[in-house]
Amino acid sequence: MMTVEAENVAVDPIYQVPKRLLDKASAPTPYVDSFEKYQELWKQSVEDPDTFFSNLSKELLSWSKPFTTVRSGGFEQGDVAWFLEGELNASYNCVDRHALANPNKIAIIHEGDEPNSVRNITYGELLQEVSRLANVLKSLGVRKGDNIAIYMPMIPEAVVALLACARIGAVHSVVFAGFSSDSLRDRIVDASAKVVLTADEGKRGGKAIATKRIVDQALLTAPSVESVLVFRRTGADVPWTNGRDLWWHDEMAKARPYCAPEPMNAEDPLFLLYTSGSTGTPKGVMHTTGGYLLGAGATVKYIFDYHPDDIFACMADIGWITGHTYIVYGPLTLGATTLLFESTPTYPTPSRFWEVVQQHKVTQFYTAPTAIRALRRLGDKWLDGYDLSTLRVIGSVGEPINPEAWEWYNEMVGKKNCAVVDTYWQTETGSIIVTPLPGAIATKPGSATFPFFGIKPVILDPTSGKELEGNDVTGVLAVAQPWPSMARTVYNNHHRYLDTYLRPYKGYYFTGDGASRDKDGYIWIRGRVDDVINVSGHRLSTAEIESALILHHSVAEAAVIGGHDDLTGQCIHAFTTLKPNIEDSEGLEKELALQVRKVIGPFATPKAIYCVNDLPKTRSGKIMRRILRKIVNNEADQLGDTSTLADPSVVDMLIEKVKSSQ
Ligand code: 6R9
Repeated sequence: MMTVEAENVAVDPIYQVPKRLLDKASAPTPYVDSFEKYQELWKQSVEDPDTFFSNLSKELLSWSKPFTTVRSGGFEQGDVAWFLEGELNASYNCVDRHALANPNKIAIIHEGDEPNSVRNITYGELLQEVSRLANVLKSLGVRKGDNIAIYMPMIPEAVVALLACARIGAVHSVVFAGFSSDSLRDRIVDASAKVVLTADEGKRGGKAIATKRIVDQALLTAPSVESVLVFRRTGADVPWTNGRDLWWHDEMAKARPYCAPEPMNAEDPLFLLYTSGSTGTPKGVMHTTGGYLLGAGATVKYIFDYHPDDIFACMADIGWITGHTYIVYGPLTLGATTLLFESTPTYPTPSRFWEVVQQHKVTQFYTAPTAIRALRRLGDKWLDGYDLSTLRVIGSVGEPINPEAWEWYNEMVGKKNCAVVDTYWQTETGSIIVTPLPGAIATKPGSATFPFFGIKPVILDPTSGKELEGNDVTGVLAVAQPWPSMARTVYNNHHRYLDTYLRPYKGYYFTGDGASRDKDGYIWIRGRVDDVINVSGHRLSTAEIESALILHHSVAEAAVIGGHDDLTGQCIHAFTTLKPNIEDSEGLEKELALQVRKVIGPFATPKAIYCVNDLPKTRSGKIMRRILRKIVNNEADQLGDTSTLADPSVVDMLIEKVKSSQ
């Protein structure tokens, strides 16, 4: 590592832009090729956003009716709007215009679960498929503004599903296929979804997932759903409800292969995506059409330095915002070839990612720190012999990346020849907001570096809410002015939108993350400051997990906190007290873990469950999670003031309990 020691003060290593990227002979030249150019563009974008984004939106998007007002509203009322009178259709922008210009260009490379099961879909084919499905949805009575739930594996039909909704102005709500039937039901019910799009089964890492059965279970208590359209992925026998369930292929065969795209107002909703917050129920974050699409396209162009012959591979799942923006809307807006990966990083071997990069000549590769850490741990030999020389930009997203993982990614995957972009953003921001630009910004491992165009980040004192000016400051991260792709509301709950994002610090959008600006002005994201836990880049609310535990008949109280984990970043530790006459046993702890799996989904399974006699509480009965957090993270010597505890002796009991389970 290039750590420089000066007078015993460790200085973060800085990596300059790799020479090869700026070398005109070996790669397309980056759109922004110097720090000065970045600064100039960024300055324009925040000082005169109207001109900047008006120009960019005309360059990157096709409008069926031009806008006259670029921007209106603000953080005060939470009525931000962009490109007001403008009309466009997201599916036209992602499909038709490229199909017309270049029908044989590959839009989607589907890398199936089994190696060598590849399906390519051209823009011409995509247009037909999207049109047909749009017509099927119409025949099921779906109209502009209706909500549609999508619970599908990582197959091209999932992309077709999103775009077909967008084509007719229906609002999609994709639910990650790892969520349980209860979680799926809650999301369907909250959105009053009319139709569910799904598959018979999913396949991942060689294992089948009973997708349709989970949908059936969810629909027992979701009365809004009139139809379920089922794609045949594995051909497994699945239960069938006549009058409600329809086979995808039967309906598609009847549908016309063209459907005119519905002109949508720039501020019409494009989709809902449910995400976890500090309280128990997930929020339906709403994105609108014009601003979101612009953010998606602009970030793929500038942050991944996308050029026309590139092969763009985002390894996320379509069920999360990263999949929405960087598998579907961003790359397709630009007419790119996007790779859809159905499998896991280690199936059938830990070489899978590199096989994919080599085989498809991937130029941009985007994954999460958790995958990078897992592959690093499995050893370098899995990269031996793979040709990764097509890569130019390799990205990381979802959680803070530790410098060791960053260095490994840079050396072993990027061969010190690629730009490493640690991209910070959220479901609510719609697209990346803090990030290096490949040709312009020298990187520091672990820092997301500088704001993207239009983003004015500030670091606030968490207590006073005052902006911390200058460098070398730590506080909470907020954004000082609206940007096009920010979420516009929480579905059916604008109050919650205001309370969560716009009211905590008046005049700012509050991210919920802590951050520092170092002496060179680089931004370092420190992780959530609220009750959100980030496990392998999956966002979970402590309250949601606690509610799941309390549903179990043995549990009296539950307190969930995030522990440190070398692999997954954070992991879930759950403390429970039991109802009278219930005995603690290993079997019970397993049962409680299963309970969380069942209510939320497998990815929310706690790493440790401790059944204890009492929880650390204040005299007024509030659980002090801070104490639990310190005990779990081996910081029991820094508990601070425990005199406010109703019974300080619980601390020793808890320390013992945690120690004995480790
Ligand atoms: C895109 C996405 C958002 C939360 C966010 C933050 C964490 C995301 C990060 C990062 C440090 C990065 N996060 N990217 N932390 N460095 N590069 O992940 O959206 O699922 O909504 O999660 O993830 O804590 O607030 P989402």
